[in-house]
Amino acid sequence: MAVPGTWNVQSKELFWYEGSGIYMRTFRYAPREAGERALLCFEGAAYEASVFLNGVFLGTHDGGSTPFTVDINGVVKPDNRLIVVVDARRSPLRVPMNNTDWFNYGGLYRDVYLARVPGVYIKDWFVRLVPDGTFSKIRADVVVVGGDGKVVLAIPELDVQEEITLRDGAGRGVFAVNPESLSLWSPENPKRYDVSIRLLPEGDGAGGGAGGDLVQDRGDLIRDRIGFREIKAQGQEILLNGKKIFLKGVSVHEDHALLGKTTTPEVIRETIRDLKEMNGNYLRLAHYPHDRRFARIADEEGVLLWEEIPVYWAIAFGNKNTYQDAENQLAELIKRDRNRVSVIIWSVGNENPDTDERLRFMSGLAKRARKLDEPRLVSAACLVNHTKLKIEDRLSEFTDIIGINEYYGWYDPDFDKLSQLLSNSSPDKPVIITEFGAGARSGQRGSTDDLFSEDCQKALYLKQIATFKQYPFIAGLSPWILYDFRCPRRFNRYQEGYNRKGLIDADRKTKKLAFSVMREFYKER
Ligand code: GCB
Repeated sequence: MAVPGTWNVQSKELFWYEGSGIYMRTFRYAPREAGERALLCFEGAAYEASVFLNGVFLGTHDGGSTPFTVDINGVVKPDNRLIVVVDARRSPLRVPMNNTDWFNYGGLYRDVYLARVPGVYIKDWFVRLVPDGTFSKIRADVVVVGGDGKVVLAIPELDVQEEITLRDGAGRGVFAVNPESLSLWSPENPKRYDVSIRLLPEGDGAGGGAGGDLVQDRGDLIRDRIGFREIKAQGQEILLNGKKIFLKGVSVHEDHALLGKTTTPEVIRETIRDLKEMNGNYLRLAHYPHDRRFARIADEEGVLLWEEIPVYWAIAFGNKNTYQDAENQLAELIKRDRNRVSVIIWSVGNENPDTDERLRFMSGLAKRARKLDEPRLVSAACLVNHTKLKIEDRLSEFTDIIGINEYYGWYDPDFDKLSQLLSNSSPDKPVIITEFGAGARSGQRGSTDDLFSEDCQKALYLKQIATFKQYPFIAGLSPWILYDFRCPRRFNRYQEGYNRKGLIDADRKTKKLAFSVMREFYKER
């Protein structure tokens, strides 16, 4: 099997396979300097991965879309045999559970690599603007493994060169920057600054020459490109850098006809090109963490992102281990992407009915997200109250933005309910319509009543947009969905294994009629 790659698209026999796969390879390793540590890094293994090196079991990771690292010191030798058992089985206790509306790809579908770090190394950093409306302070948190001492954080373009003292492997600093010279990141101005964090050996002073010559770009010198901006929810509005913004978006799955769930920078850039052709500025990365490179490219391209964990439909909300798994996936996602300026919203889930157990579970996740990342917004894609026809979900007390999925005119054919629902609601927070849409097979034409025709999809988009325009509390849209995607639940004669609600066919080329409805609307906005 090629790694990265999902087994489902690499072998016909394995297309529907959902059990375990055993990966084995040998590799040679020789440290380049004394004290070096070796780490095995996995960007994504679906779903459970157990790692064995030279016959020694090193651990198991749960969660199909977040990265993890295995410390192999003491076990690694000059000649090594690595075995990774990846289990893609679905289960009601996992996150997501066994029932989803997307394809269950399995395997080592993202990069796996060996990292060499010094004995003392920088493991984690979080550099962001303090969200107090003054655009004049930057806060940095740094975590170091293997020792204490100091780090020097430098942002040369902003004249920042500051020392942070570490205690028990962690340090925090707040630095003044001149708001006049700070160029704030936005879709129109995707400005990023070169940021470096350099570890000084214990006892060294900042700027001292001692560390300088010894330092290499490995683990005691971090280089990143970070943008600075402020994102806020205020009343019914979303404010980017203090100004009201409308999120002109669309949802997208990580699904490719040839690659499955594996992606490449080219595919990511193509997605962003299609969004921009639609005059959009925002993507909902549904329903699980997408590849790490997505947010990096979005930073560069000026695209705002909603990122999500797969707390989808009827998770085992009463199960402690399921909660631990969900919280761990959330923490791994936030730690991976919190330096990415493009990410403005963490979503703690999608379409779960409002029960006490679910409220406990998801409010716990919302609180955890705020702890790990105080300046970002928290949301979830919720259902509406269908009985009262009202936007109402107890979880919204714990979120900054209310996300709602609605399919009036599709699953519920009575389209008039949408206006009733919106008129009945007076949300105290901004609302994003996180999903709406209709299925259409590309090339299928017919009347506006012919289900699965492009004409029917287009007509519904026109009606949805005309309705949204009347409700100023709607602060953004992410219709379902940019591209058709594989889906084992969808096997009628139009679907043939795909969810056909895409605005673009699964070939990622053929645009359906509704694409131009969104393009025109976003142009006008
Ligand atoms: C939804 C789900 C999404 C589905 C979509 C559909 O509400 O959130 O995952 O794919 O509806 O097409 O039914």
